[in-house]
Amino acid sequence: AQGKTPACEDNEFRAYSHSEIARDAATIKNSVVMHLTTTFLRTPDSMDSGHAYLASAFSVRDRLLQRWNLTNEYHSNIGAKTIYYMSLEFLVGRTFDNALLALQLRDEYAGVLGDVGFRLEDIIDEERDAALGNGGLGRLAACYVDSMASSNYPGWGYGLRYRYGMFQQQIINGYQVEAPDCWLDSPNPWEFPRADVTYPVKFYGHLVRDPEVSYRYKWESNVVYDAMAFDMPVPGYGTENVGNIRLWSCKTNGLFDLNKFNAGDYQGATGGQVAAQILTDVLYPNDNTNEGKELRLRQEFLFCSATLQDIIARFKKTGKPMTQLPELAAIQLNDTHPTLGIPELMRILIDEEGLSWDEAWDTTTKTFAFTNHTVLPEAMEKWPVPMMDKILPRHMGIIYDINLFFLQSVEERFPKDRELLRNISIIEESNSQQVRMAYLACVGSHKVNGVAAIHSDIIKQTIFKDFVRIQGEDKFINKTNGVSPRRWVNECNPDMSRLITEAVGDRSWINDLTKLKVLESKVDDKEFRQSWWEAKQKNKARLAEYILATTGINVSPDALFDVQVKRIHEYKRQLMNILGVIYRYHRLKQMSAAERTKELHRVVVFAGKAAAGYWVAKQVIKLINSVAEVVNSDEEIGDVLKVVFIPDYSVTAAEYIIPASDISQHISTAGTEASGTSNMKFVLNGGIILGTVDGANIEIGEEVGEEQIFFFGCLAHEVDEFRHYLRFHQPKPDEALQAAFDMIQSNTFGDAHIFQPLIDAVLCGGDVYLLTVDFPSYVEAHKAVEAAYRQHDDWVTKSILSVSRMAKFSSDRAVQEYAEEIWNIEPAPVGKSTV
Ligand code: B1N
Repeated sequence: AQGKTPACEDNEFRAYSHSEIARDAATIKNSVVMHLTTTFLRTPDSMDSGHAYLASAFSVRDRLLQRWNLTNEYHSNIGAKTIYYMSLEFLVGRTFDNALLALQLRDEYAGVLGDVGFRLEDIIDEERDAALGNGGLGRLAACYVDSMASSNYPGWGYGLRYRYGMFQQQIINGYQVEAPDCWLDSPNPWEFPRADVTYPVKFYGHLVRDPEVSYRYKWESNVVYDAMAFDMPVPGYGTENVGNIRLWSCKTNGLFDLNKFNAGDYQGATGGQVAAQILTDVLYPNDNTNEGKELRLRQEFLFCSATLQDIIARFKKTGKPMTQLPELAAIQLNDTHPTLGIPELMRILIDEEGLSWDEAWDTTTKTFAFTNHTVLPEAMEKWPVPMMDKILPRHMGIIYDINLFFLQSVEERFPKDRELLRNISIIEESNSQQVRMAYLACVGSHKVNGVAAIHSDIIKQTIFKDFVRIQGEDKFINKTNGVSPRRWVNECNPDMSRLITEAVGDRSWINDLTKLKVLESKVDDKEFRQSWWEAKQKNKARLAEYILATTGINVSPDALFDVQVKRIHEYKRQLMNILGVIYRYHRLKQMSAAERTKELHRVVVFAGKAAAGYWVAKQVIKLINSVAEVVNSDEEIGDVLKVVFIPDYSVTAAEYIIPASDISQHISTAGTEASGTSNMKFVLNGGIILGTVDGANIEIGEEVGEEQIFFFGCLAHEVDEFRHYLRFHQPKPDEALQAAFDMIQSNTFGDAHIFQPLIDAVLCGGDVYLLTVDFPSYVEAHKAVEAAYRQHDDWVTKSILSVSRMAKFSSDRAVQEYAEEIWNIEPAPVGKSTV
């Protein structure tokens, strides 16, 4: 805070800052060498591929930084309304290739690296993923900031800079073993430390009431941590706009206790630093579960407080009154994890900015909007009142007041409905009181959305039913998820992308997926069809190499590739998949050798992580690996069936796996998967879905047509009845499922009793995920897939038609809908378009 800086008077300074760095090979080579020698103190003769990557990445980064500066300068100059996407997770993956494509400098860098004996692909492989997320929710946040940048929306992501991201998964003796993800051990070209952007964040302490205004307090505490910003550039494609993800890290410098050190208490001297650092040390590895740990609450608050302080600081530079905040800022809550932003904004507006309660509440609710991503009860965030009261006394008070005023307004409209008041109260009055974060997020927002049509309907009928009645239908809307065509087609599938570009005539489809429609006219073009098939085969060959390298298993690209990759969770039913595989194995074993030769060859691919504390999910991984070991070494079976568990699933692994699938499985119990987003990625890469009538599968089916998708299983509205029935009746597995159970129980895959709990969950635990209900239709659906795949020609038609009809599932479409219907912001392109 050095006060206002004088405007720069030197025109050369200004001109240089606005002139784009030249793109010719000589300039690029020069800048790579400069970084090699001056940033990394290496010489051309001592350059390994790691340093070739770093030097190239820093050289690309320079170009990005310049555009990044101009983007931020431009948006603040024109006073553009900005969307702030608050998410505890950003599953970004790699940035180097993404930036090369966005800047359209891929060939140039390939040439420069080629001159010194490196292949660009190998250099790209040196980068570690930024894995600051668990799964779909975190990857969605990354796709959305990508779309904001590429569509020229002024938008920032806000998150936490975890020192350890998603754990690395090793498979040892068939079991998942977690190792820390030390992604920051080597230099990270894609983050920019902002030591000057640091905010104090308070915890604990006590409150002093304002003598004049009864609801205004002073919050006093001496537990204060500093959150420091690290910015990650988000390259926009086909535009000069560069977006930003601002990640907070708990800063420890100021917490070194010199007095203790001087007195010889070395541990005590650094104790404060350790206590602070732990706040941004690790990402909680839970997907669709809520651990409810105190450290997580403190993480969430550090994140919310720093973010809100930063947004307010930027707004205050405009000199406008605080009540105009919603005219310049929209804040989207990515699930309930950042919900403390609501009471934190209230606290700042009331206690620090002097607004009245009503002004503050009006400003807050106009600023915030909330996306719900799940209906699973175990994922719902609830915090014990005593815990919240201890750590965040002021916020607990504000939440009580929000709840009081809300309940009063409801009581006025629905007098004497005690039941209603109990149901909608933000404070759950169980034996111990809990704060229901989804209700707080809902009450504090002007819009609430689900992430696929079916999911948005379900939340209106279940968790938010009473809120719909009270606050009106219009507040509750649907925004079907989308994925970035940059990363999930152009980057991960270069061969198919080349074909699309040929068909479209240019690369405009990368920012406008509606252009994919022209593929429909290519569906009878023999040559095009052949190239389409070959592109898929090439991707399968590439995956086969990856499988060999990561598992040692040899698979043939000529087989049908049948893929299920996602977090391991009971509701996603990887167990049903592996039971289907066991049944297939059982049938193959019953056949004669002659019969077996007529069978379609199949490679079943699994990948995904289980939360470290999720025992059942971990046993499923063990079962998959045990089945794989037996099947893959069975000489009678040979190439007819292979089962692969690829370890350490990640964004980068997905970029290899997804383009190579023929069929992918999205088989959650109906009504449980809010949307799914990999389903969209698979179909956009020419794969076909085998899935339940759930999440975005439904809308994908509507778009591509029923010939292009294989549905099975019971429907969402039937689930309650089946579950109810199965609570009181013994589930009855059909013959096929029973055969699979029998095979496990006869120790075919090793000691049966380690798998007995999985079987018991179905047969004795009420079969909550309805495996016995869906298994027969699942087996039938597999038969249909097989018959269809044998008709190669029809299969290619399905594949091309599917891709041509997938425009809806671009995250560009999703972000545009959010911008128009929730955020009320407009594109503000800086400079010229570059396509
Ligand atoms: O969000 C994705 C959806 O496509 C998926 O269907 C949905 O399962 C996923 C607590 C979650 N919902 N809830 C979570 C993640 C972390 C956590 O700590 C819950 N993830 C989803 C994108 O909309």
